[in-house]
Amino acid sequence: MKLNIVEYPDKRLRKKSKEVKEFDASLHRLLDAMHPFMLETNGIGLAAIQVDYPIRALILNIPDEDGEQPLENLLEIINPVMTYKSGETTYQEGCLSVPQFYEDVKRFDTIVINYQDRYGNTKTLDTDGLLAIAIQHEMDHLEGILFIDKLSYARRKKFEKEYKRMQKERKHSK
Ligand code: Y12
Ligand code: CO
Repeated sequence: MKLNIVEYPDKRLRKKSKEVKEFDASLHRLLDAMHPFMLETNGIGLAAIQVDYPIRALILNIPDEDGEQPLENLLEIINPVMTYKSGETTYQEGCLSVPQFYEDVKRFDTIVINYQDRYGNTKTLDTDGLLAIAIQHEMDHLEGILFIDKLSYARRKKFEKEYKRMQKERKHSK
């Protein structure tokens, strides 16, 4: 299954993703393709909508202390719902759909989510740190929200200018 990243400002990123109702082979094929794709592109988190599948599915593979992303750390999260949030933390985020841009974003420090795994089993996850940040980032994708939407007006304007310039440079280098 060949996947391609959808990049900002593509309007497909603004769609609200649909609930997953069938936990079937086609969902498993997509999840199985998303993981190597994310690793090849140096990602730690990827929502299905970023590869043009607007369904409420996301994967995360947070690097361990050696910078490795072992398969046993892979999290597949379907239909997540946040049931608890507390504290505040700031982290410099990046997104495969907004290449070459990193910016500080404020998030909840600790969260609890209910979600389903690839078989439809219900799970609960209580977490903090980078995993909690990345989950919030990916859950925003399900609502059509990008981390750049959370920047101040001035920072967003600067981003739009820089991003347009970078896109032009990338076009010319191809
Ligand atoms: C904190 C950190 C990350 C997240 C959400 C998940 N974001 C990512 O996985 C971002 C990956 C990323 C990878 C890049 O490398 C390549 O594309 C090869 C990258 O670099 C470039 O675009 C040149 C940028 C981002 C949430 C919170
Ligand atoms: Co993202």
